[in-house]
Amino acid sequence: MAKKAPGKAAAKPLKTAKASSQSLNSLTKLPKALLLQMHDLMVKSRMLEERLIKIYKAGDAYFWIGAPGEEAWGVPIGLQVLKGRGPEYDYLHMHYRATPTLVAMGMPMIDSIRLIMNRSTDPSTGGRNFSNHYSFPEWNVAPVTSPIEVQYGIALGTAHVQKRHKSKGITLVTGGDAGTAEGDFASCLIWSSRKGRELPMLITVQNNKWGISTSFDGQHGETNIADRARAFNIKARSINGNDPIESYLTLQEDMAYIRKTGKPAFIEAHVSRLYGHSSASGANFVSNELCCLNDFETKLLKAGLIKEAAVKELYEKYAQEGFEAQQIVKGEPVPTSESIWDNVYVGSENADWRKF
Ligand SMILES: Cc1ncc(C[n+]2csc(CCOP(=O)(O)OP(=O)(O)O)c2C)c(N)n1
Ligand SMILES: [Mg+2]
Repeated sequence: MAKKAPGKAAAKPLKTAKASSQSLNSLTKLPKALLLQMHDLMVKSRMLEERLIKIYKAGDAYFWIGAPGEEAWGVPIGLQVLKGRGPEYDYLHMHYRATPTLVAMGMPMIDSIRLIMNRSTDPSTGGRNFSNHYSFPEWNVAPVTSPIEVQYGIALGTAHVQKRHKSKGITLVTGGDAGTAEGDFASCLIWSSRKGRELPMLITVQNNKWGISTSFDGQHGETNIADRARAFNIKARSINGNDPIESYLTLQEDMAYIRKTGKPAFIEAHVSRLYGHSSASGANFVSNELCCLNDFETKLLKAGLIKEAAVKELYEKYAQEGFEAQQIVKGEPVPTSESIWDNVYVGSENADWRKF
């Protein structure tokens, strides 16, 4: 019989916030089953991230960075991508707040725990990278990079391939607001929007109004990051990424537009950063930002679409799953020195650039 997960607080449903009648009306825009599926995945992703933070704080990992506060944006992405390998499917070039998307795509919790605990069983990096630095070639999920924003340049490559193949797959790239100061972001806007040579890309920015400890207000002359994409005639908008319904519908519309026209679209999603930047800033809950899960759950409860008891069960189920996964992973091996050259160019068929 498995042990019970300690730390009951994490398994408790969140305290409810006020839901306006206007926001309750938006629940009719999507089928009930989909609303409940999104809520389920948001809880799962949050419970996983909170488990990762516990693992870090217990000294079982060196570093944590992740996505609590971005579930209402990341889950709708994961539910709508065309999942598979190769140009016929969507490519994802994401940054280090991608857990909700991958949970929605079907990543088992244990694989994220293997990554943060640096075990050789970690399918993303064999135990050699940070938390949330995922890589799943079988789902076209390109490796998350530690240098920020380089994914915007790399994503142009897969979008070019898809254009050449005339495939229905599109390329999706995500990143943070502060990173848009890097030249890679500007290059992405330029190269994706050339007249007559537009690329099938969904370019997104998760604006949490912070770049570690630098605030958005002191750093940006533009009002909306989306305004910069508009200057390149890219279909662009800023949305409330704390609302899973708004996120879902915007993504649905824009993904369909890109598949149909082969042209890029841009979404700036306003999100919260609920545990600060990373473990480097303490990984403690901040109570002055809106919690998308709390907000959505309140609406579902008020509308009678879900019951308190079912919500409680959900939190307990996922808290327990995370706890049990940690116990299993503890017994798994760390990478050995023999695997140091695996998955790098050195010694592989691509090692010698002269043979390209
Ligand atoms: C090229 C580069 N410069 C600086 C850093 C250090 N760094 C790591 S995260 C970060 C802030 C990024 O903020 P933002 O793009 O808004 O993303 P967020 O973490 O807020 O999601 C910085 C400056 C880095 N990793 N790479
Ligand atoms: Mg930011």
